[in-house]
Amino acid sequence: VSSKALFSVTGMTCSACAASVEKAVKRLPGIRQALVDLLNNRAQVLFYPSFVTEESIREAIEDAGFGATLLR
Ligand code: 9UX
Repeated sequence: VSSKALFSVTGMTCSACAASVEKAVKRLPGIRQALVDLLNNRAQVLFYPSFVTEESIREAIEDAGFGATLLR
């Protein structure tokens, strides 16, 4: 069973930024899907909570150089 998390992501100014965020999230274990919406500054992630937490996803986005806040 996967969970869904929605993050607000700051600092994305081009589509390559959005691709970096997506790549950083997909590198983690337990990620089913990562969708980045550049225009709305959002990232929606489907993940398996036994393998990865919302907080580690948030940190991976920050480590890629962007700001991330868990919305829900
Ligand atoms: Mo291009 Mo997005 O340098 O930072 S990847 S604007």
